[in-house]
Amino acid sequence: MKILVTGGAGFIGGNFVHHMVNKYADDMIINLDLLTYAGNLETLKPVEDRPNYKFVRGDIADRDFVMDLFEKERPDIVVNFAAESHVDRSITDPGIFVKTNVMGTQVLLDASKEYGVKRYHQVSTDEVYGDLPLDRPDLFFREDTPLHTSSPYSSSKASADLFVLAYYRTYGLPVTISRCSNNYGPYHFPEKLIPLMISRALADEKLPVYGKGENVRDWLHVSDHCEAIDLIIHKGRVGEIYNVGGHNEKTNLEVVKTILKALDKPESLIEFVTDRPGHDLRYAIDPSKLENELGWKPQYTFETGIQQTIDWYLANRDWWENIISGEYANYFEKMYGKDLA
Ligand code: NAD
Ligand code: TDX
Repeated sequence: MKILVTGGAGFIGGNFVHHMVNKYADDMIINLDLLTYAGNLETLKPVEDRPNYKFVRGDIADRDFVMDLFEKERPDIVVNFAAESHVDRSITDPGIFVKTNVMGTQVLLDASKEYGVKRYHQVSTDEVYGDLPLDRPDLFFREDTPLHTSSPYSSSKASADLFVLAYYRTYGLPVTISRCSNNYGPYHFPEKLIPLMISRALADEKLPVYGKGENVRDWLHVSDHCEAIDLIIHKGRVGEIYNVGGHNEKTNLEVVKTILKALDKPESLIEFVTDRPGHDLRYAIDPSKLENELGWKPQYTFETGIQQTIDWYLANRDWWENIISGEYANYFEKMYGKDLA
């Protein structure tokens, strides 16, 4: 089988490419990625010479390019990770989120329809459900929770999901959607909370925590997410949405303090900074459909997963130090310059 993975030079897509190339030697994994600021071919080094792996550079929103690629490769399965993924960037520059996340998805759907792919899988997010109140721990996102987005990022992801479902209902395209909670693990770009805090704590730099650090995220190790997508594309029911999450809710402050403790760094590094506009309060996934239908079970708890992740960042300094010294340094200055001394 030929599996086209888009966004495979990013964090989750990269981990998924590793997973698939290692597990399915008889399948061909084609990685289509534009290599934006978030795409990094270093992430693919461990698999780049494998006979069942190929990289193609291109834009999912470029219709002619995508149609040509499908004509040439005729993929059986498409797994779409390619996206602009950072909420803070979507607040300062929403346009590119519409182009890549909405229009790019629609181009892939057209190509999948035209070339008769057997499964189109959309990698979505729990952020499409909006947020939950902090004082109602009994509430969780289910697959039938109404879409109620907050940021330009989550609105673009929800729009894409609606197009995916429309292509199923209107054209009978065999689609599935997964909506996962916050991921963490190896190859996570250091603009996101966990790798940002690890890299800055290691350099004894201030750690910018938004607001009071009380917002809650439901953390899942990236390899458990990859396993879930593998199950869904092979065994999931067409037309269905599957929530993915491991019941690991933590406040941001808890996460940051856990990292500081593991690195033996002082809590005085924490600096409370201006809150994110429209900041979602709490995400919490009910994954029982995925568990009951497909037998998915996460391998990591937050405690084992965060230790594995910290160990990875300690052992792979080159990977993230190269990123921090590049274009990303300018973004960081623009984003936090006024708040961090
Ligand atoms: P990421 O930003 O690390 O990677 C995105 C990748 O997509 C990059 O390699 C980038 O070069 C590529 N890309 C961007 N625009 C492109 C375009 N127009 N054409 C081709 N490639 C393009 O993102 P991530 O954190 O790995 O997230 C991957 C997917 O998972 C996204 O769709 C995101 O919405 C979803 N998701 C992420 C999380 C999370 O916690 N990170 C949780 C749930 C869902
Ligand atoms: O410097 C920071 N300080 C801070 O307090 C950053 C970057 C984040 N935060 C807070 C904001 C959030 O409450 O930490 C929490 C996590 O922030 P992010 O890492 O930016 O993730 P989030 O906004 O929750 O979105 C992530 O999970 C869902 C991914 O980036 C999305 O792509 C995914 O869909």
